[in-house]
Amino acid sequence: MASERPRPTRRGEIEEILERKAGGVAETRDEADKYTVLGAARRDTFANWLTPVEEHFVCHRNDIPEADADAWRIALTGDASGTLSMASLGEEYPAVAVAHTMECAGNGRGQHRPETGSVQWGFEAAATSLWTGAPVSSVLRAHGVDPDGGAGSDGRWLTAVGGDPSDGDDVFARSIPLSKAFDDCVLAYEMNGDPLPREHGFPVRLIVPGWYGVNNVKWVEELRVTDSMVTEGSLDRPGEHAYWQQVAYRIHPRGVEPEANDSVSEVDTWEQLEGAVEHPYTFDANVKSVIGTPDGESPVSAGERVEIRGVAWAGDDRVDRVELSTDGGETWADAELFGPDYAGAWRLFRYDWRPDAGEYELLSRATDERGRRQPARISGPDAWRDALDEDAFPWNEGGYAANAYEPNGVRVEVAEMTEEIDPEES
Ligand SMILES: Nc1nc2c(c(=O)[nH]1)N[C@H]1C(S)=C(S)[C@@H](COP(=O)(O)O)O[C@H]1N2
Ligand SMILES: [Mo]
Repeated sequence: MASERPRPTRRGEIEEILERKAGGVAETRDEADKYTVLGAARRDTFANWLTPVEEHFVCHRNDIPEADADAWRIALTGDASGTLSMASLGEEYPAVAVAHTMECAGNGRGQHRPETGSVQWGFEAAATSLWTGAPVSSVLRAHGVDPDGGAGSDGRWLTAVGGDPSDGDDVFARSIPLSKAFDDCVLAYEMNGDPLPREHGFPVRLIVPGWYGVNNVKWVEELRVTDSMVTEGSLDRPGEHAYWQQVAYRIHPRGVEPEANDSVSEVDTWEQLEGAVEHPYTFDANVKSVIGTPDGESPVSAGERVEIRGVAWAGDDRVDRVELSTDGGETWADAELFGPDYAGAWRLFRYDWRPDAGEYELLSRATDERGRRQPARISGPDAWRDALDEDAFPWNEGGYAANAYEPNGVRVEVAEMTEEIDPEES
């Protein structure tokens, strides 16, 4: 189990990142003071498709490893075999770029009432980058993995292990289905065209397009292919192996300890929530949207044209529709989707608004291609799955995967027009 103590190095790490990111991110409240967590500092981060590295949130539990790219090796284990250097990753495999919306599975945890402890994210732990690296499919094939062999495509898993030294005795290991790994995952060594910054996984991290941040293992040092996801004792190394897969990052009601599974056949997080898996794993991101502008701070005056603009995403499903309300959810109208359209990355939306003076509450709600719409609010602590029938997201003990739209609304005060209108000119 992860240590309950704050790390001695945590404060210095945060200061260093804050300085490097020059105002793009700000600290988020972490009740136990355990995580290195910085989120987008301003709402207008969500008015753009590509998130500058400076505005990309950061989230990890252990120390950032001191990594030397020349000496770094990835061990291929299980049904895979061999070792991979950074030179070979860069030179012997095709370079591809994928767009990926990274969202911490705990984004929205701070909107749970009662509070759930840990990191109190609002909506600031989401970002979209272009990640360049080698396709996982090419790397695994070259190391002896036949995607169609073994126990069959949905019974096989890829476990990625991070090289971050733990202060407890757990290792950071996460498993994804081998089918997803072969489909579109990348071993990334660049972020938005530059080498990975230390805090984002230098020299190499796994990118799992459209899946919650936790699946995107930073500082990858082992890739293991087996017919089970990681369970206690399943890695050839000391320490606890299954904490991050089987205990943390599971969605469950209060007072429940989720049971470990070797395998689950449904990996869509929402399908799991609807009942396919007892205590869902946080795999692909649930449909969600955030308004970037107006940001509720910059002045807006009556009569001017205002573009309400934001982003909407749905994990590895597509966004089908975004609706906009300027009256706190009384009435809704369709926003227009525009801009880049990549699987696994968010879409931009916009809506033209010409308000009169007054106070407004702007809300956005997205629907994915499977017809699943963001619920209005997060339920109370006892509803669990029944919440879904009441337009609510189930309150859960870890505060994971919340996608309610009401908590993400923006209050905007529209001032009377102040400029004198010259009667000669009008
Ligand atoms: N090795 C390792 N990888 C990790 C983590 C970690 O603690 N260790 N944190 C995960 C979590 S919870 C998230 S949300 C994402 C955040 O990625 P970022 O810091 O690049 O935004 O990294 C994931 N990868
Ligand atoms: Mo996370």
